[in-house]
Amino acid sequence: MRTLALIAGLVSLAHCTKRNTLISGVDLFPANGAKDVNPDTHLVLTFPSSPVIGSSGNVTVYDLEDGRLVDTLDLSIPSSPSPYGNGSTKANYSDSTTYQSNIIGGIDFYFYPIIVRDNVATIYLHNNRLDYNRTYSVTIGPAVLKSSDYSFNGITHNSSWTFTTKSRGPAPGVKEVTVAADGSADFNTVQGAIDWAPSNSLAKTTIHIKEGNYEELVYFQYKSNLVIRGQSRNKTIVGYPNNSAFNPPNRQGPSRRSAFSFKGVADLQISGFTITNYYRGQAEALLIDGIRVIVDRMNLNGSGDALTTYGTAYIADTTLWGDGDTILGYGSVFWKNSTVITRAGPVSWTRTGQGVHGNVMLNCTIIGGQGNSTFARLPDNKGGVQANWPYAEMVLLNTKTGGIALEGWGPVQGPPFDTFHLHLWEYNTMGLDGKAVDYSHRVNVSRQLTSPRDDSVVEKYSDPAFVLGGWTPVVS
Ligand SMILES: *[C@@H]1O[C@H](CO)[C@@H](O)[C@H](O)[C@H]1NC(C)=O
Ligand SMILES: *[C@@H]1O[C@H](CO)[C@@H](O)[C@H](O)[C@H]1NC(C)=O
Ligand SMILES: *[C@@H]1O[C@H](CO)[C@@H](O)[C@H](O)[C@H]1NC(C)=O
Ligand SMILES: *[C@@H]1O[C@H](CO)[C@@H](O)[C@H](O)[C@H]1NC(C)=O
Ligand SMILES: *[C@@H]1O[C@H](CO)[C@@H](O)[C@H](O)[C@H]1NC(C)=O
Ligand SMILES: *[C@@H]1O[C@H](CO)[C@@H](O)[C@H](O)[C@H]1NC(C)=O
Ligand SMILES: *[C@@H]1O[C@H](CO)[C@@H](O)[C@H](O)[C@H]1NC(C)=O
Ligand SMILES: *[C@@H]1O[C@H](CO)[C@@H](O)[C@H](O)[C@H]1NC(C)=O
Ligand SMILES: *[C@@H]1O[C@H](CO)[C@@H](O)[C@H](O)[C@H]1NC(C)=O
Ligand SMILES: *[C@@H]1O[C@H](CO)[C@@H](O)[C@H](O)[C@H]1NC(C)=O
Ligand SMILES: *[C@@H]1O[C@H](CO)[C@@H](O)[C@H](O)[C@H]1NC(C)=O
Ligand SMILES: CC(=O)N[C@H]1CO[C@H](CO)[C@@H](O)[C@@H]1O
Repeated sequence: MRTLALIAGLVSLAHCTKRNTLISGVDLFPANGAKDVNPDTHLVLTFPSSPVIGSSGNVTVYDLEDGRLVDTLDLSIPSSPSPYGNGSTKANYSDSTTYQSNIIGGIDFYFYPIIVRDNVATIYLHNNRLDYNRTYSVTIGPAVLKSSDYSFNGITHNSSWTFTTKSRGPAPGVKEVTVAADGSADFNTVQGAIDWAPSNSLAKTTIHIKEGNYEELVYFQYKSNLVIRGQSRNKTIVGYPNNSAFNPPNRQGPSRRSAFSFKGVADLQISGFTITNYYRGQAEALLIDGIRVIVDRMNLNGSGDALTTYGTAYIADTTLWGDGDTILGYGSVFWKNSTVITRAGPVSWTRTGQGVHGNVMLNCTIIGGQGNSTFARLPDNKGGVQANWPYAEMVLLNTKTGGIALEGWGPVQGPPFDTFHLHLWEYNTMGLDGKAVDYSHRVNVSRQLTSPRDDSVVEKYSDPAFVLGGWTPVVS
């Protein structure tokens, strides 16, 4: 076996001088001796067949010039209390185990030091450990990754895999950068580019993401005037396996269970790419927490609470997939020409407070499933009426629907919960064929707006500025 692998390695070395094939047949990225590498690079090993991740051994990165140990990934540390995302979703504060932890956008998340997809093992160094203008050497302990034929025994010599980073990052004053997973642009990772983008900026910064697969957990805070634009809606894919079991709540700090989330942002636009959470459960694709957020031509694929919103947002020409409670809506959100697809159960759990609008959807399509999908629910959330949302608002205007139960809305908590102020409203709800649906079984806490009686209500709610506290969104 070993001889065969050796020959295979030599053959591919001879035929493919640009690649960096080791004797054991493993291709390295960045290539050994590579120059001008972006410091946010992952380390990517492509094996002849799918490798297995070990449970001991280290990946180390040394600065070759000053000998400094820059990063260690110790595979004997478990990634999370629920490495498969299937355990308890509750915080366990008596658990003092050390888990793999990475600071992303200023917050600590549990993370996978290595992810294997097919034949490719991606090693995730801790964020922001590498600098510009340095030369690094990587070692990989023999137990870290095993090829199926055991021909790969790690990279133990500190001169076997070295690379040099770019002498400097984007010049001061640059307002537009590009992310490419293959290392051909300004950044390799979406998070690397976002970390670079200024906080609380008055000038607009644009991040372009080339087609490619960006398996990374994205989180940022306090950025403003930022546009993040995918090259291709379906082929620029940002995602991560994450949920409330893999990253349960912390003692303090934000929810950590999204694939892509942000907090305290203003004037952010995300356009034209896909975000997927590869885990199911309470697993947001996207968590929005900010003001004047635009979501434009996006594919969002999550599970429970696939989209969570706080603040104000405008969502246009977007498709959202989820598994129930697909929109967890604390925010004021104006939706236009978008599609929400829910595998089963309620489409939203709308939780807007008094004095702000909720989810208003104009010319959208909502598709439910398994006979029990409703537009919004407000059940007793184990806290009696105190914990419920008496001012919750969801207003549907010209919605095409499929797979929605005839009662349309609910379940909504009964007395003594006061439903008087709820706005569970709909106007001109249609089937997918465009024909009016049967309202006769609608729950009594919902309201069906009709023309001409409610024309002025419909007109007001058709205006994003009315819903979004005076903001008229402009998609750039
Ligand atoms: C991995 O590194 C840690 C220090 O971070 C060290 O304690 C441990 O012994 C190393 N493991 C191996 C297998 O070398
Ligand atoms: C590389 O390894 C050699 C011998 O094992 C050691 O002397 C040297 O200090 C190492 N260099 C770095 C940068 O770790
Ligand atoms: C979670 O999934 C892993 C891997 O499939 C399995 O070994 C484990 O028993 C599961 N744990 C729970 C609590 O279901
Ligand atoms: C919490 O963690 C402790 C320590 O690891 C463990 O003994 C206990 O079973 C855990 N509790 C739950 C509910 O998982
Ligand atoms: C890069 O490092 C070299 C020395 O190692 C130094 O001469 C050069 O000025 C550095 N370049 C930048 C842009 O910092
Ligand atoms: C993009 O992906 C979605 C979801 O998988 C699919 O429905 C749609 O047809 C795709 N569009 C194109 C142009 O491939
Ligand atoms: C959404 O993601 C899940 C989990 O990765 C996948 O099984 C499903 O096919 C995706 N749905 C779409 C429409 O892409
Ligand atoms: C509605 O959205 C779809 C897909 O997101 C897009 O192709 C179409 O052009 C949009 N229509 C309008 C009128 O904006
Ligand atoms: C919806 O129906 C499916 C299939 O019968 C069931 O598994 C699921 O628990 C139901 N969900 C709710 C919220 O009722
Ligand atoms: C919504 O759809 C109606 C009917 O098709 C159309 O007249 C109207 O212009 C659309 N509104 C927006 C804002 O796209
Ligand atoms: C609405 O329906 C519920 C049962 O679903 C009933 O308890 C309640 O009295 C009804 N309210 C009104 C105002 O009819
Ligand atoms: C459900 C799921 O996608 N689980 C995968 C999440 O990612 C880890 C690490 O790559 C895999 O081991 C799981 O199979």
